[in-house]
Amino acid sequence: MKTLLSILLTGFLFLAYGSEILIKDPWIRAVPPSSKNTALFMTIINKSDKQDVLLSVTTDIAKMVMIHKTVEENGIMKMKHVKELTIPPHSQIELKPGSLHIMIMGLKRPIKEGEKIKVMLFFKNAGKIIISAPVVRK
Ligand SMILES: [Cu+2]
Repeated sequence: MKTLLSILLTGFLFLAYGSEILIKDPWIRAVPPSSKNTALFMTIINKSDKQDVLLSVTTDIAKMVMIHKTVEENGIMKMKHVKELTIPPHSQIELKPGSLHIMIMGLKRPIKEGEKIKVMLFFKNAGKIIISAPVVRK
């Protein structure tokens, strides 16, 4: 009985490990139908003792998704491709306008305000996390 209990507990902890990454308040910027690009913003919370890495992001509504960072160079705002995003243990990273964001490029169809869009996030440790991000006009 003791063995069974420890197996069950181990199993539970393993499952819980996958949810050590929390995605808070995701939203996608509403854009006019003529626009082919938009961006996803959210806060990524790492509750675990280990760092995790956001490796890639995909969504069915766009041809390409990349992690971007907006930086200022000689007074000009530029967007730079970030290969992967490391979230240190017990910390959070905020993706927000004018800073880090998930660039959604080549929209296959127009997106509507209020619509929820399924996005898949792939983390090195936590694995695949599926979120539903509302389209918001801000
Ligand atoms: Cu961008």
